[in-house]
Amino acid sequence: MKQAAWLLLALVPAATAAADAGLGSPAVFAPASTPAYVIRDLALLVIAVCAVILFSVGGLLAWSVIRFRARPGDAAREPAQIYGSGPIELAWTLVPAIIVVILFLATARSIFDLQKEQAPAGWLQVDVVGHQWWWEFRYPGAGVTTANELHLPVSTATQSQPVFLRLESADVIHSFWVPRLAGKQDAIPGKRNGLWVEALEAGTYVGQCAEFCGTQHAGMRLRVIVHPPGEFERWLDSQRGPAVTDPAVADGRALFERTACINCHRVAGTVANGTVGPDLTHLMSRSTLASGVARNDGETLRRWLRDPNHLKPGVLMPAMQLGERDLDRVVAYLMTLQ
Ligand code: HEC
Ligand SMILES: [Cu+2]
Repeated sequence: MKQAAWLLLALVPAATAAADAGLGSPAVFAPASTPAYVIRDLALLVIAVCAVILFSVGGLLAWSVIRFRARPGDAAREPAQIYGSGPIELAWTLVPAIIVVILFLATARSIFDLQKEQAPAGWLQVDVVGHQWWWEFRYPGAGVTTANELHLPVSTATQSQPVFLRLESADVIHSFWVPRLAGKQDAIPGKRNGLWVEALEAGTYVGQCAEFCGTQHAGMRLRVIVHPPGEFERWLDSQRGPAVTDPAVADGRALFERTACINCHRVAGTVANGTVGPDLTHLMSRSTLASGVARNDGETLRRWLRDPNHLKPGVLMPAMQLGERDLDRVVAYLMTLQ
């Protein structure tokens, strides 16, 4: 008994340390989207059922240990042994069977609610492509392509705006996971998976690739920006147009267009048409660089171009060996890609 009490006490600092570290309550218990609520509710039901089982079995066990403990003066003989009891056997078969059926039905209902193979009519569809080690987001209806920061409209009481995400992969298996918005879903090469979200609160949500996909798996993060009513359309409009080149950075643009960058990156309205790396047309509209590993500003961009491997070891973008002045020029150009 004493050891058990000490063990419990030892767990308290661990739990408070976790809370201090800002880990808070796990994101799956702070849903902000309809599918995430479905998952949270199912998890709570399972936890509640298991808690009842744990405490009733544990309680009975503790009670019998205390109630029937050896006492001084007890006769040194075994208590009466019972062999076979119809009612007890019926009870321990029926009760678990009922519990399993309840959990099965609740789970089946949730799966039925959550699984969609195709976008229902009227839903916004976004194509999500997992790459080693970044995310590509395409809005096929609008002709917009971006990376690592997924923008979505919020659903309100008067206007529901669910979004269907069609998941694919360009290389290996990845898994798209934004815990506050939906469950995990694999992005598999050569196969299309579906996932949907209906964000109920505007804000920024963080996510992470949830299937080990190589060196920078941990550096394959993403953000979902859920816009308040009306603002999503404005964002989509701002992403639609080609990048406008400021004449002041024309030499930077010329240099960019002469470098192998264009084989891997696309900038709408220029010769850059590559699809190996993220679309850079509106690069500076993103707050993070390289799938959330760094802030997106001029200084970081410069460091990135000089040696991407330094910021993201193992990255599939090579160091382009530009000289200091050329680096300045290309960065100045990239900084205008709003
Ligand atoms: C061989 C292909 C390749 C070449 C060449 C290449 N890149 Fe990249 N680039 C990538 C890949 C892949 C990524 C994504 C890396 C990641 O996040 O894991 C990337 C990421 C980037 C990013 C970050 C984008 C974002 O939104 O996070 C910038 C900026 C960038 N490259 C600029 C350039 C410039 C400028 C050049 C030329 C000097 C260049 N790249 C040359 C493949 C390439
Ligand atoms: Cu991955």
